[in-house]
Amino acid sequence: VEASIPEPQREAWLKHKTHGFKDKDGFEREVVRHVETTLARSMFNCDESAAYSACSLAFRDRLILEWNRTQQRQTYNDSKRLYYLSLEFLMGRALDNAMLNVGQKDVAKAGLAELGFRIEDVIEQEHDAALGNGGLGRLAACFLDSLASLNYPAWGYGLRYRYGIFKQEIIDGYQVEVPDYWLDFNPWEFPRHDVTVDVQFYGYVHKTTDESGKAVARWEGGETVKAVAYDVPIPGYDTPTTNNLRLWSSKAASGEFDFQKFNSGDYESSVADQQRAETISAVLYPNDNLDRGKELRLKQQYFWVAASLYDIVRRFKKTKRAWREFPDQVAIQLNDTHPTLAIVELQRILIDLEGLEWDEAWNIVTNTFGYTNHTVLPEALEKWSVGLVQHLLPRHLQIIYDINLFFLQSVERAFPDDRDLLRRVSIIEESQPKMVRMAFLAIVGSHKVNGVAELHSDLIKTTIFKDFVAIFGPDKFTNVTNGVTPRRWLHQANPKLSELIASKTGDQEYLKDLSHLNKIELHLKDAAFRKEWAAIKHANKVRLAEHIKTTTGVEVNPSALFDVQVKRIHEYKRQQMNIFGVIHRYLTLKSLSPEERKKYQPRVSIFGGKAAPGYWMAKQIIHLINSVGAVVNNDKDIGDLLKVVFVEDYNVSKAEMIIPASDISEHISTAGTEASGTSNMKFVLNGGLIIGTCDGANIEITREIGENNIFLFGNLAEDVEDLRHSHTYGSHTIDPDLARVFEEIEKGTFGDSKDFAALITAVRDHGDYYLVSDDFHSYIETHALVDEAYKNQEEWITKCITSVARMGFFTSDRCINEYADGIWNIEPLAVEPAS
Ligand code: NBG
Repeated sequence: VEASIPEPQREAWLKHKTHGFKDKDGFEREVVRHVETTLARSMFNCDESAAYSACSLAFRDRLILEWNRTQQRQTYNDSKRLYYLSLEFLMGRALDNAMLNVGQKDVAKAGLAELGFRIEDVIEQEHDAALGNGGLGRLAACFLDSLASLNYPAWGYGLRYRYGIFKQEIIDGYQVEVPDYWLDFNPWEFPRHDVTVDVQFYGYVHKTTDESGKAVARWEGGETVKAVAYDVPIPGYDTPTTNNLRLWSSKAASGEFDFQKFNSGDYESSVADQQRAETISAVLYPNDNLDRGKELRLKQQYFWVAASLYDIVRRFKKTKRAWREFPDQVAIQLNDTHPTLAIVELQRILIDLEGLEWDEAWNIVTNTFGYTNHTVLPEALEKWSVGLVQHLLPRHLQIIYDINLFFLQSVERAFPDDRDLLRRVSIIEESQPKMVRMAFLAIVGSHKVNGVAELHSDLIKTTIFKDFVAIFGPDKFTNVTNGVTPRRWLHQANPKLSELIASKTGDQEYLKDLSHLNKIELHLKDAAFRKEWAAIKHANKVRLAEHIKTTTGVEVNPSALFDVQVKRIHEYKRQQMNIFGVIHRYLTLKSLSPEERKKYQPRVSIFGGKAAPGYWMAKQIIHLINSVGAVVNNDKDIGDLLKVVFVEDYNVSKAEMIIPASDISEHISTAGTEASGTSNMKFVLNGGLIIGTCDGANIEITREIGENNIFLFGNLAEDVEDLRHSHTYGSHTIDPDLARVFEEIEKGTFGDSKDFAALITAVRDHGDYYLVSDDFHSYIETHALVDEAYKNQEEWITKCITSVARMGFFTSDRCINEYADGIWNIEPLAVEPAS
């Protein structure tokens, strides 16, 4: 339908065009208007939460105007767009970010003050948008910020979960999960009730012929669910470009259900029907680096992929271009294998609905997609049983079989007589039951495959995807080392440090080109600068100490060394090794005379992170940490020398407070297991040092900042396999210091030892898969080096400043530019500032 206003009437539109607020007065006017009309409140009834809502709406209005101009410009210019498909977008809070990116935080601060509010309190009202588990989802959020800041035409596509990641409470030392119902009032989204897509499930395939006698497949029957679009504007930093994040919500497509399944007029089942449809986008699966193969998850994936592709294809068709030009207009990036069905869906659209020949369609498909792998952990590699795919998506299974057939035929031509190769690379695993290997499907259907840090990208080429390198050649496989946005992770999280850096680099250009950070190295010897630097770190620690006091009751000394490990709880990330190390420190302190003890560097060991609700071992780790804290924190001999705290409900907002307060943070995964890590980058960027293994991006961080500025320890990735083998087949002796720790746990020092038995037997009796014992000695020794180094504060500060100065490489702007040039082939498109 033509919805464009005819020329003669446009004058009236232009006359009344709104522009959003421009100054403090305008801002206040908008806030008051929203309080009084949108929120139906008044000055006699306006609390901080109403102020937050009105302030957010004032900014949202501004953003949507720029959003409109951005979209018009991109459509008019007919430029190639990137579509970033991710099941997770861990956005955190939006208001502070919008204010900073738009450059109006000062205006808002002054305006809110005049209206009777402190901006900090208003910002604190916001509920995190927690539509993700950890690094993968937060990376997607950083990418959106960089894409908009660099003026790339790009959309994100995801699911609008009604419940994000659960809220974690710690009760009696155990994790308790509480639902995160966050949509009560979300000023940042625009429901688009006019943008809907019908998504089909189940049914059967009808093979027939079309008018010309050509064989065609028709997917019929089953049921339909409606996808409704919700748009979230993504403002770039210091640019009018405002991109779109489109999240789909599921609704019953009433009237279009398979009514044979229901008795007509059966009210109850029609309500159940409604609920079943809404269940699809109801909850985020709370697993990080783990695949559980649940039917509802597969439904989520197809629902989201089908709606997004329909939308993308609809937009392309408006350009009236030939299909072969699709890859010149559209790049689609698959964030992990979760959206891999998009490959099959596009092929289906092209051959079944648009009538293209298989080869022509497949050529379009493979030139459109890129796939990012984020893990080599076998338990995280997605596989779906053939039976389940057949049941839910019968036509897609046929297409997967055809893709596999043509692929295997080509492999056979290139490598005749290698039957085992065919078995190894088949998209269908011939297991009981048969499984579809999603990563293999993603590789075959994409033109580029990338890992997220150098070591990781090398590992995928030599281990899990080795055969595919032989088949497709090495050029298909590439590396794009992860990055983080300095807008949120420095400017927003650590405003004082950002200001100090700006005062030394001359301006805030470093927020757009992070390599400018290197200018601060020139001021390394500037005493006033160093003093200011230390004072900011101390103030950030004081703030965290206050949070710890109010939330846990534990009093920590802000002058102690803050040692932080915050991330999802996972055996491969080895929080268990950290807490064993803490116990070792405790035992050492206890064995010293009061005089000797005084020489020890006081420490606060800070932990935070969620365990997947079904991950029992991870929950044991949380329990042990809290149990150790309960003993150590109340030991009079120890006092301030050691405190152990677990910060409840680690999320993006907590990260923004914790990271700037860290002296040393722990990135201590078993070598070869952490694909990249991104918090390691955030910690160093905020003037904290790290202790870590030679894993993921730690290696590149070392290369950039210099090995004198990082505490590396532990076995190397290349030795892991042999060590594991020796545990199982050789004699496996436990490190004596670690054995001493186990002894103490078993004595019951930290409560009923049965509670922690599994953590000990995993190391002692079950092969120590994560090499805790192998690395323990060097871990402990390296922590002693950290203590030593911290005692020389001047040296320490030199290390911190030098490291920050050299972190320019780790901006997500750099990695988005690499994707844009090497994978997406897209160009920035600047939007003129509003007149
Ligand atoms: C995670 C890795 C991290 C990495 C992020 C972002 C998954 C499957 N992978 O090391 O564990 O930093 O992805 O790339 O969540």
